[in-house]
Order: sequence, then structure tokens, then C-alpha cells
Amino acid sequence: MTHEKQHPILLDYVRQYPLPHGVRFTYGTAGFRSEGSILASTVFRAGILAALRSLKTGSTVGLMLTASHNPISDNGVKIADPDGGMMIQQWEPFADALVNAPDPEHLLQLVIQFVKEENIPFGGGQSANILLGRDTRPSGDALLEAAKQGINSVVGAFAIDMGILTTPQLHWMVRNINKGTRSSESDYMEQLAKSFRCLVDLAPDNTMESKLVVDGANGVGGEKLQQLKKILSGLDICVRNTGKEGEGLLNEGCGADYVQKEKAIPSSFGLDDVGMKCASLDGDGDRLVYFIPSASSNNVDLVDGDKILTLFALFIKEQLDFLCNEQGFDNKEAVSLGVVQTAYANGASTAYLKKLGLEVVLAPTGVKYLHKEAATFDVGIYFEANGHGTILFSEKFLSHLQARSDELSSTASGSESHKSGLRLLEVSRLINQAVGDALSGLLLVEAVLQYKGWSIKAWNELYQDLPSRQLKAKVADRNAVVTANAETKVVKPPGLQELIDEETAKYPCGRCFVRPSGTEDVVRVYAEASTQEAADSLAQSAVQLVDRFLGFAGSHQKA
Ligand code: 16G
Ligand code: MG
Repeated sequence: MTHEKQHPILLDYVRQYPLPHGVRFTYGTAGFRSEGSILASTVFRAGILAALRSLKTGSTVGLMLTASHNPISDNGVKIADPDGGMMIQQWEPFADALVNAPDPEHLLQLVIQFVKEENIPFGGGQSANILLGRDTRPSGDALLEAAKQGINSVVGAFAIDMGILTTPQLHWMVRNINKGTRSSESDYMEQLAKSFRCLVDLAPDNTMESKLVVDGANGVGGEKLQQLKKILSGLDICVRNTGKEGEGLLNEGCGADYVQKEKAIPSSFGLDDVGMKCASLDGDGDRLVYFIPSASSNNVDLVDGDKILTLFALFIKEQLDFLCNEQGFDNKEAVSLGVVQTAYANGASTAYLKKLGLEVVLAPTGVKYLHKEAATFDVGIYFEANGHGTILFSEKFLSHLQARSDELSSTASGSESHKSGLRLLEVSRLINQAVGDALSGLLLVEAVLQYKGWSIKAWNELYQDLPSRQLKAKVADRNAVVTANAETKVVKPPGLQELIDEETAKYPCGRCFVRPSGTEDVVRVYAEASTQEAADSLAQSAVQLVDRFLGFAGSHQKA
């Protein structure tokens, strides 16, 4: 039998989406990303990939169209696995091969071979379900059609369009559908609002600054926050950059990436906001940073992902202490609390967390790596400095917690330990268990600040960041840099790490690492030291070393 006869629909559809010339796509840290206008064939093929993943797992998977904080003309596609996490990494090489297959025949060959190797029930009457989500990018509509066609080209696969969503909303839906729990968008909104309300009700009666001004990056996050606001009580939120006509372009001069990297106030913020508690979301609503616009020039005091992690860690640790110190919590020894950071975490944050007695684990950059590490704890908190993170609770711990709270509600109702149990349960319902989520993260920050009675200023003063500098080096081949130890050491090219170490040793509190970017064709350089001048100079020296070893291929820019 010919391939065409085995998979008649597949081949017909593939021909409608020719590959653009001279481009190679790779499933980087966050899926395939590129200029939106050349992505149709990639998205079509990602539709096939998602259908195969659903067939293989026998569960619903997700396909999200977004390019996060990239400019509005870009777009991208990534797959969410049945548990709501990122697509399993073992499938990435196949994903790369599939989207780059030069013609329909090659593509078909690849699929047939992969289906056989992976033992995927294909064409045997099984069905596949794929939830589709997209952000607000104009290219999203056409790409959605391409994704649907890709899915439809696989026998038995069904695409379910969930409309415009934040990335974490789609991941949440996939996870809930597969768990058999409520999974619509209004369920998501109600869950967040309800858990937030419960946490606030469980907090001491503190007076605090409740006003919060949020930069929505002119993207989907701002729009959804407006929606959520309608059913939220106890918070005074003003959303700017919601993406409405006339408010500006997606991610242009605004959004979490801009605020974090540039340490500058986003567009539509001004003198009236000086000293205010402000937050910024990224273009697809999975990153969150806080900031305080400062009186001088255009600057902000940045309250980044490390500070959010620290706030959450303090709160969770305190609740666990209340709970575990109470007699009768037999699982005291067994509760493991861990925090996961990347090498980009400011050294001051890591030192602070360690001083609290917390176990700090380093993971390579990219959510999929941090998430995996965090999932090894009963309660694992992960955050990248750029604001992407969440808190994971193990099923085992949650069932212990539920049982303990039920018990306490009859024996010690209203006690601090009872309340701590209830608080932890609500945190697990509020904070997205599938992936980092700016909306649920924001509500948890607000609930914890309220609980502590802290202003953003008090929170920001928990520790002071060490001065740091990020630069990028354009080189002939970024993949010539190979790292180990969660990207803190270069193993290739040989000799480079030794020279970086020598340079770093010249600076008090010096720390420096280089790594190939997973999203851009550059090598990134990070340096930290006791003064800004020293951090700048160390970063410069490291860039020069990278150039010397890898060959300079363009101008150096700020990260
Ligand atoms: C992607 C990652 C983000 C990471 C960034 C690093 C996800 C969902 N997103 O945006 O976590 O910080 O890449 O980019 O994993 P880089 O490799 O170019 O420095
Ligand atoms: Mg994002």
C-alpha cells in the first residue's frame, strides 16, 4: 500500500502549506517562534504534532499560538501536554524534523516512522482532542486556521477552539479537562476570584495600600484582568495598556519583559504614578513583575520574579511552620519545601532564601526545566527573575493537608494551625498548577501583602539586589557554547570558563556566566558585582572573551 493511500487526508492538506524557503525552525525553550507571516506551514505541522501527542497519550492536549513578549509581527506555537505542562522534551527532535521536512513525501515518511517507533495508535478508530488558544496578535486568525487544518489532517483528531486566551489559561484548561474537573474560562475566573477572597478572609485585618496599577502590555493579559476585575472584591485595580484601540501596540514600550530588562516605566504611566504599587504582565500573560515608578526620570524600582519568589517562600514557610508546629501533624518531617531559580536569579535573593533555611535548587533557563525540579518537592516554588513562575503542590501533600484541615476544623477550628491549613489549600487552588500565570500570581502577591500588612516598599526592602548587567554577544555559532551545572559553567569551548573565572575573581561579590540563548541567535552574558560599574565592566570583559573564543559577528547590545 502506498503512503498516500494509508493517510489520504494528511497528504492533501500538507500540500496546501508549503515550507518557506531558506528558513529552519527549532522548538526552542518556548516552542516555534518567528515572523508571523512565515509561520503557516509550521503551525499546520504543529497541528499534526499535537494530534499525534493526543493519540499517543489518549488525553486532550493544547496548542497555543503566541510569541509572548516578542513584537506584534511575530507569532509562535507551542504544545501543552495532558498534565498542562510543556510538551515532553523527548518529542522535540521529532517536532523539529516535522516542521522542517522539505516536502509532503518526507513529512509523511517521518510521521509513519515516528508513529511506528512510538507505537502511536493511528488510524485505528482512536480519537484525539486538541484545545486551541491564541493571544491577540493579528496573525493569530490565519494561523488558527492552519492549526485546525493540521489537526483535521490526522484521522480521528478534533480541534476545539477556545478563543483568545492567556497561555496559562489554556494550560489550566488542558490540565483540568484531563483531571475531569471544571475547565471553562468562567470556571477559571471564578476559581481565581473565590480563592483570592478566601485568602483575604483568612488574613488578619490589616490596613494596606490596596490600589494597584497594572500594565497589560496591550495584550491578552490586560484584557483578561479587566474581565476578572468584574468578579473580584477587595482589590482596587486600574488596568492600563489593555490593548484597546488607541492604547498602543502589543509589547511596544510596555509589558513585563520591557519593564524588567529596561527598568523603565511602561507607556501610559507617568508622574501621577510615582511611588505607586504597579505591576506589569507580558504579552501572553505568563510573566509578572512589580515595580514602583521613581521620581527621577523614567526609572522604576523593579520588584522582579526573585522578589515574588521570596514573598511566596516566606508566606508558605510561615504557614507550614504554623501547621507543623502544632502537635499531631504526623507528617512534619516529610514536608519538603524547595525553591528553584536559574543562574539569572540575583545573588542577593539566593543568599536571602538560604538564610531562611530553604533548599535552593538551580535549573537551566526555561520553564520546562524549573517546573521539573519544583515538582520533586511536596511544595516547590519556582521563578525566573523575568517573572515566570508558580508554586507546585504534590498530590500526596494536598491530600494530607485536606485530611489535616478537616480534622482541625472539628478539634481546633479557628486556630492559627487550622487557618494555615486552609490558607495553603487556597493557595493551591489559586496559583496555577500547570504553568506560571501572571493573573493568579498577581492575586497571590496581593493576598500575601494583605496578610503581612506590607506596602510594596516594605516588600521591596526585604533585601537589596546586587548590581547586575546583561549583554548579548553576536557570534558565528552560538551552539559552540556548551554549558553545564545549570548554565553556570562553560564546558565548550575549552579554556573559556577558566578565563571567565580569572576575570570574575577580580571583582568583590563578582559572579558571571555565559550561555547560548534559546530564543535568539546570540550568546548571553550575565555579570553581577558589588557596584554597577564593576558589574558593567565584568560583563564587558566576558563579552570580549566570548568574542575571542567564538569570533565576533556583529555589534554588542544590551540584553
Ligand atoms: C523563553 C522562556 C523563558 C526564558 C526565556 C529565555 C518559557 C515559557 N519561556 O521565553 O522562561 O526565560 O525563553 O530566553 O519557557 P533566552 O534563552 O533567549 O535567554
Ligand atoms: Mg510569556
